[in-house]
Amino acid sequence: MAEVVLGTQWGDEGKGKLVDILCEDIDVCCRCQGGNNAGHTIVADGKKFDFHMLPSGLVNPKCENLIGSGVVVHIPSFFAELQKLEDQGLDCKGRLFISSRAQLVFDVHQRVDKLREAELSGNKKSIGTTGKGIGPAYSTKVSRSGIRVHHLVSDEPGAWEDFVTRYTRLVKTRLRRYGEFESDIDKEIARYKVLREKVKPFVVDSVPFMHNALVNKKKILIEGANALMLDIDFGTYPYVTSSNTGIGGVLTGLGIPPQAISSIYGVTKAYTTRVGAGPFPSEQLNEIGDKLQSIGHEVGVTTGRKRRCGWMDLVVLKYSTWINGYTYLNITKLDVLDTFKEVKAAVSYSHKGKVLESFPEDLRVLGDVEVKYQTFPGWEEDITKVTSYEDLPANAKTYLQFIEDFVGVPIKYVGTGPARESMLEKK
Ligand code: 2SA
Ligand code: GDP
Ligand code: MG
Repeated sequence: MAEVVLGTQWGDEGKGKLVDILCEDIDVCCRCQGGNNAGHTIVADGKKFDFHMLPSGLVNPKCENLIGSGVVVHIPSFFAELQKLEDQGLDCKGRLFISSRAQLVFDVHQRVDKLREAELSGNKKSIGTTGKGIGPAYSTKVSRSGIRVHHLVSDEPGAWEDFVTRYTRLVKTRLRRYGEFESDIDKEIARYKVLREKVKPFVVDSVPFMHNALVNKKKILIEGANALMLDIDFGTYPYVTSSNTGIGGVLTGLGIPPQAISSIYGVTKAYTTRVGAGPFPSEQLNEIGDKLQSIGHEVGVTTGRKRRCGWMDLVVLKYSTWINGYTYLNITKLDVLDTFKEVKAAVSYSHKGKVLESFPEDLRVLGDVEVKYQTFPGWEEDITKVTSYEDLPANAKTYLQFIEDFVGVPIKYVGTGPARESMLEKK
């Protein structure tokens, strides 16, 4: 059976840490969507590991790891990330695999990502992407001009020539659309001729891989990247990433049946953050937001951008729960609220005097909503040394209980610090 970890807000909720904890008795850890736009930080045995495209399960030496077919893979970044982890002492040999159906991200996609953002900036409409080529790579996938891992590594007669043709066409169409930009097709093809041999040992057909893992009763953990409010369909479109970051992306990105899923963990920061542009109704553009940003060290793992900060938004959390059907919640970074005199949570949005039933799809409406907050007295004490849920301050428990009751999903874990040990289990 498979357990799934998903972000409930706009990302960076601390999914990596939960994955690391759950991985202790897991056999296979999988990524199903996104690419190296993700940034998952794990602090284990005093060492800090940053994961971008590789599954965080690599931290557990017994765990096999799969990059699923729904992921978009920039091969040079794959090797760079792998090298960095191995330099930090992780032995990843023989337990890291890439689906042959995963799509490739090329430098040209990354170039186009930046050109497109520059184009949009003229109208102040930039998305604030990570610049990793994610949107352009998913665009070529959906328009059926993408190149998959098997196209690169195939030994079938004519396959390499086919790869060269596909790659050349890909670059030339982008040149037509975006005008001349620096690109050396021959040099890139020569580079991929080398990478092809290097990547071959990692490539598997992920359909039998996952099927065999399931029938052999392996314990599987699926690690969502980004988060529901960045979902291409259900997020704050167009200020989203280009994959399905919700539960749908788990099934399409791994090719497993829904019955394989035993539980879904929704990871939720005790407040809210967002990187990049786009609506954020509970954002605090004041000293509260600044305080959350600095105490929470809210800086992007991949791009180093400052994250925007605001109060917990329970309208978002409920919407996210309706779509993803969380079995449990993991509330993270509760310790960041330790010094606040009072803590707030958004409980409804009104538009033109009417309370909205759910999170609205229309950005014009969203930009004009009135947010109603519930205020809670702060606990104003250090919770980082607390070792059991019961010993949390009463005010902290009241806040958590309200969240649980509001969305109707039990809280299973509460994060009280970045380290693996700083996680309380609510029984
Ligand atoms: P993209 O690059 O096309 O996926 O960007 C589209 C939007 O998705 C947001 N996005 C993210 N939001 C939070 N965290 C992400 N990962 C990194 C991290 C981000 C970083 O963990 O810190 O380092 O800046 C992530 N990846 C994509 C992005 O901000 C755009 O709004
Ligand atoms: P992810 O993308 O969801 O995996 O999250 P990130 O790694 O991008 O960001 C979460 C950050 O919060 C990381 O720096 C974690 O080390 C840190 N973190 C996770 N859980 C906690 C917690 O409970 N308390 C504190 N203070 N930090 C945490
Ligand atoms: Mg992150």
